[in-house]
Order: sequence, then C-alpha cells, then structure tokens
Amino acid sequence: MQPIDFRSDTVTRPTPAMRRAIADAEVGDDVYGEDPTVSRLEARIAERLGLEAALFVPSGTQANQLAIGTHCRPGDEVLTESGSHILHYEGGAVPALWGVQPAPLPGARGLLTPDVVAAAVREENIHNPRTRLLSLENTHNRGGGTVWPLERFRAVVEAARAAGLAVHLDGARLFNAQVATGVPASSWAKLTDTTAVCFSKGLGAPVGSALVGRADLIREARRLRKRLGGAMRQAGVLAAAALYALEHHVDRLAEDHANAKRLATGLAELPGVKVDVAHVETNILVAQFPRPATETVALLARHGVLVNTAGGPHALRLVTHLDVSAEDIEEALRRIRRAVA
Ligand code: TLP
Repeated sequence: MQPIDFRSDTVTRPTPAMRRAIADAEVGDDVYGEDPTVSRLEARIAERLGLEAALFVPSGTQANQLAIGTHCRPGDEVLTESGSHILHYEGGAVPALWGVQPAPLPGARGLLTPDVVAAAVREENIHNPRTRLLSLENTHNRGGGTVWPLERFRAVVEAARAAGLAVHLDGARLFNAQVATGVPASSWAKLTDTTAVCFSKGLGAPVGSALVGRADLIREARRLRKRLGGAMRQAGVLAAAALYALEHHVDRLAEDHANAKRLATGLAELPGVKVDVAHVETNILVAQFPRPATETVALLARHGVLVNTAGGPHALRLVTHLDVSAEDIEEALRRIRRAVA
C-alpha cells in the first residue's frame, strides 16, 4: 500500500517538467555572482514581492535567521507570536546564533493585535534588552495555516513602526495566503523590511528559500550567509526549480486548499474527531483525535496515512500538497475511518 503523506508540504518530489528545467539550467559560480539562473530568481522574487533585492538560501530557517542576524545585535530582543516557527522549530537558533532574546507574545491562531505588540516594547533603560524587531508569520503554521488579514497586518506593523522596530515576515507559505485571499503576496511583503519565502513547501521545489528586502539589508544578509556556510556555487540547478515553481505552481495552490477543506469536512464526521472546518483557510489543518497524538500517528501510519503531531496532547497536523490528489483525499478518509473505527 502506497502511503498518503500529509506530514508536510515539504515532502513533494520535483515533477518531470521541473526536472527538465533543472537539467537545462544555465549555471556559474554564485559566490562570484556568476550564476545567471540564481541572479534571475533573485530579481524575479524581489519584483514579485515589491521589494528591492533578494538572496537565494538553502532553507526557510536560514532565511529567517539571516533576517534576525541582520536586524539585531547581541542583547537585543525580537517580538514574535508564541507559536511561531522561529521559536519552536529552528533549533534555538535565535539565542544560539545571534545572542538575541525572543519574547513570545500571546496570539489567536498565530495572529497578534497592535495593543499586544505596543505593550511588549520595552522602554529605554539600562536594565532592559533593546526591543529591536517584530517577526510575523503568514500563513501561520502552528496556528493552522492562518492567513493574516491585510488590514490587521498593517495595524500591527504600524504599532511596531511607532515603537521604532524593524519588521520581518516569515512568509514560508506567503503564496498560500495570496491564493486563499486574492491579495497579492507583495501587499504584505511591502510593509516589511525583510520577508522570507520558501520554494520547497507548497510550491514543490526540492530545495530553496529567499530572503527579500531592502538592498542594504540583503547585502548584509549575503555576508552572514557566507559566514553560516550557506553560500552555494552552481546553485542555478536549484534556482531553476524555484523559477519553475513560481511560474507554474502558484495558482494550483487553490487545489491544495480545496483538498484540505474536503479532508477537514470528512474528518469532522468521524466519531470523537474535532476539526474547526471554518478555520481551514489554506493547506494546513489541525485535528484533535481521541487518543494521545503519538498513538494516533502510529495507528494511522499502520493504515497508510502519514501525519505529524501538532503541539497539543491530542492534536495532529495534516498538510495537503502537490503530491496529494482529490482522489487521494477520499482514499485517505477511507483509511482513517477504518483506523479509528
Ligand atoms: N516548517 C516545517 C517544520 O519545520 C515544522 C514544516 O513541515 O512545516 N517558516 C515556517 C512557517 C515553516 O513552516 C518552516 C518549515 C520554515 C520556516 C523553515 O523552513 P525550512 O524547513 O526550509 O528550514
């Protein structure tokens, strides 16, 4: 039995057409600035997001960390929602790499309010860390794929600006937010100093992310990328996949969103399973199952459905993507129904 894999949208494999784009890529040594495909990708993503410059990096984690290292100095503080990826899933990098203190703020499904941000900014005083940066996430992963409504995002950014903070956006799934709302990704990005986007999530590229932002910040991030060992040579083979993904895999994210909604509706009909179907906005859903989460993960795996835990004792995360079809959703629901019967 072929497993149906909802662990993450990172598990996709490059399509035959993407593999052809990879094979045909024109390359050079990007450390010398001589890889035309990387340069094209950096120009294209900066333009798409309405920002000045971009840097191609191996991972979303590195894009976020380069932003923090660029905006902050040791002893500074970064404000971020308490469920954010930079707090939970980046190996403690914020303090480990930069000597920066993260301040977790209370949010609702990953979203903050201007008041919460304003209240968290510390006054200038020798006792206090300097509050330097606000880091937001759109869509919000642990929040369940939540999209930031643009006006709320703007209000929160304004609260940060009023306090003199820089603003970073972890937009690993920013194109999911675009497709779910019809609001261009640039509308959020243009309000930030730096935005990270991933090509290796819903867009289906095998590797790669970008840090996009003001030219002076991206120049500094380029230095830090070298320091972290993230400067790559003939990386055009990877950039070609990202370019292909940007061109061909953005609009189809709507299918992933429809599949997630259908999956949520089917799960909500199972005895003891709780899913907030109305809050499934993009390609991520969080469901509560009656048994402890790790037990359910193992049980479903035995029935050919792969999922991840999602933080809470009973919470599971299911993510739809390019390699899961509408038929796979129906088959997965049959398998899950059998497993929990
Ligand atoms: N998230 C992964 C895991 O790390 C949890 C996943 O499977 O969802 N920002 C956000 C919002 C992310 O969800 C991720 C990946 C990243 C950054 C980091 O990207 P990578 O994995 O490329 O370092």
